[in-house]
Amino acid sequence: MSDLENALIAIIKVFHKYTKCKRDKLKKAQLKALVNNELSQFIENIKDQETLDTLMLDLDENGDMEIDFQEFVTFVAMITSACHSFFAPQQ
Ligand SMILES: [Ca+2]
Repeated sequence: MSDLENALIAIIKVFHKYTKCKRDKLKKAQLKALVNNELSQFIENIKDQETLDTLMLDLDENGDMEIDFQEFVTFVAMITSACHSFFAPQQ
């Protein structure tokens, strides 16, 4: 598989690692664990409840207090976009 295909599979696997495939959605505590364990080099660790509440509110588009895969992928896209200029080859 290509690098991109492997990256897509990795995104799916990481999501299911934290949902544990039970309901296929992240609850707040699972979102915090995912961010702090899997994104610690890219974004600051979530240390306080207010930061976690704000992130949850921002990502939870349908307001069900959980993060489904579509909402998670939007989050991944936002981070990827924010990191693009940092990792892009210099012109
Ligand atoms: Ca949701």
